Parts: sequence; C-alpha cells; structure tokens
Amino acid sequence: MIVKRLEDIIGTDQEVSTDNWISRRLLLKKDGMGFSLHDTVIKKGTETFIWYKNHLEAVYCIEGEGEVEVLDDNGEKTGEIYPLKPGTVYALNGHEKHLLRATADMRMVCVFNPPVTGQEVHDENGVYPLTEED
Ligand code: 9YT
Repeated sequence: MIVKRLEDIIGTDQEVSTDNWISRRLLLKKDGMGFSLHDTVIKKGTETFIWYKNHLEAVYCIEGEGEVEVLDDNGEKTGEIYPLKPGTVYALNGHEKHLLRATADMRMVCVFNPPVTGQEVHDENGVYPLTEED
C-alpha cells in the first residue's frame, strides 16, 4: 500500500509551480497505479489554455470558483462554458482544447491517464509531452 500526505509533497520536486497554477502530484507514473493523482490550485484571476492531446484528465473542484470554456479543434471559441464550483467535475474524454479561468483560487483534484511522470508543464501548445514508454 502507498500512503502519502500533501504536507510531505509540498516543497519537494513533486510540487510543480507555474504562473497560473501549482500542482502537488500525489501519485505519479512511478507509483504504478496506471493514473496520476494531483491536488492542484488554479490561481485567482488566471486564464490557462490547455490541450491534453496525449492524456485523458478528470478534474474535480473542491474549493473556489471559475469556469472552463471548450474550444474547437482550431482553438476557436465554441460558446460552451461551464461554471466550476465545489462538487463539479469535468472530464476531458475527447482531448478537448479548453480555457480554464479562476475567479477565486480553485482547488482541483485531477486524475491523468496515462499518468504523468512528475515535472510536466504545458508546452507552447498547452500540451504535456508523452514519455517514451507511454
Ligand atoms: C486542471 C488542470 O489541468 N490544471 C493544470 C495543471 C494540472 N492539473 C496538473 O498538472 O496538475
């Protein structure tokens, strides 16, 4: 059995920070679960373009508020916007391009399949790279 605590991850290399979010990676590829599990804070006032073309992600909001806007394959707005508040989950089952906005610090529990390896941040296309073994 694996047991970890958020307090033990904060300040280690399993905590990855960008201008828009901070991600505490509780379970990673190396843990062998077939998914990774993250406790992520999306910073208030930010808008992030994201495209997980290599991953499926489910995101469960447990604190804060914001919205997610679905984009089409060209990255153009579709008008499809979903408010996010505690108790709302969205799942990117179609690798949708999207914009994530936080009007207050938003705390999200995120699951990735395939699991991330640890240090991933979005590249210039909003994408996390895939590792060789994936
Ligand atoms: C919700 C989302 O995709 N935020 C960006 C960071 C990501 N959740 C991560 O790597 O933890």
